[in-house]
Amino acid sequence: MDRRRFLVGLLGLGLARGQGLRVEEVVGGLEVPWALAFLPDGGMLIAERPGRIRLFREGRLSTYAELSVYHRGESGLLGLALHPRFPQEPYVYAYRTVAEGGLRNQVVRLRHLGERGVLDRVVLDGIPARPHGLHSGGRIAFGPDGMLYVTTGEVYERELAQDLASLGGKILRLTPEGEPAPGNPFLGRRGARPEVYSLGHRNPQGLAWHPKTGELFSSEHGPSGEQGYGHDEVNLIVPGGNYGWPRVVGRGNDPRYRDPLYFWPQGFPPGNLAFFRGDLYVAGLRGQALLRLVLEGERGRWRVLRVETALSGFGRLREVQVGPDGALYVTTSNRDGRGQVRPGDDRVLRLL
Ligand code: PQQ
Repeated sequence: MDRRRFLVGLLGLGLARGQGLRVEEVVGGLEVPWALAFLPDGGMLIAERPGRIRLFREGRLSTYAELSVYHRGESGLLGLALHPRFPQEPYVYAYRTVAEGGLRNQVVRLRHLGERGVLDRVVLDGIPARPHGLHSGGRIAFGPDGMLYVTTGEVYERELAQDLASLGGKILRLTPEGEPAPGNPFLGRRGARPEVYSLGHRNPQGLAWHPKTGELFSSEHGPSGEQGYGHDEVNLIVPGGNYGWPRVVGRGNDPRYRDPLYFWPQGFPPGNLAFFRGDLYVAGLRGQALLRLVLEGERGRWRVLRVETALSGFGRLREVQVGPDGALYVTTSNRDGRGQVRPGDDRVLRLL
């Protein structure tokens, strides 16, 4: 163990004490690691927002792919996911913002060639993006149903979130080939995009399925400051659900809109979220902590019993995922322009 890892380990031990989690640094020197994907051979893919995918395997970091991206604001290379039948279907999916041919977000896939990935094709094109780069969404993940879920932002044009003809401010559900998934709630509705799964989102950037019930949970950036208070959310996503933005902020008590499962009145701008040992962990950007939400209830009737800090002291946190070894992996995001950069940033941390 090198000295840096030892020190990080010590620091983490101190901070995580009481929560029963030990933390160690897996790899550092990264630039805005937005998403992780675990290869079955033990390698880990890391999407860096400026447009690189790195491969970390057996202690070595290499460049797996370089993608052309529009890197500004909250845009660039964002989500990452493996085909559910990987490696028989040797595809790595990524969400990126591109400028050539018109500024937009798209889902692409790369063909996996062992040490490298090469662009295979665009899976879904035309997701809104704007020159300021804000509210670009970007999380992608395959669900237990084998379909690809995609979170998109409303690019600061709030009405897009309620417009079924727009791909912005939505959660989308696609086949692995990028077609609208069978059973999608607005299939066949005139004027509606058939990819839409849920609407009324501002800038969701997290996707996680409950390990027992298979229900989808999503984290979302609310309008901190815009309406006098923060409003970052965790939502339980149902097909066709309207999550209210911009009509409702917080709990609306309006049957047309779904209330959040949980929200932070003072704001807790969230990256991804993940289930780990029965609890829901949410990575915090400005909040600079990993929170553990202890849930109580059953399918469709969840309540957050309490919220605890599971990790802090590493700055902004963005990605959180359970690895194949059963540990929780978290990335820092201190080099994204909003953080205080520390020596060795950004990092992938491992908690167990
Ligand atoms: N950060 C991102 C990102 O880095 O991808 C996206 C967002 C933030 C948002 O959509 C926000 O609304 C947001 N809001 C605040 C805030 O109100 O303080 C902070 C941040 C942040 O810390 O990055 C984001």
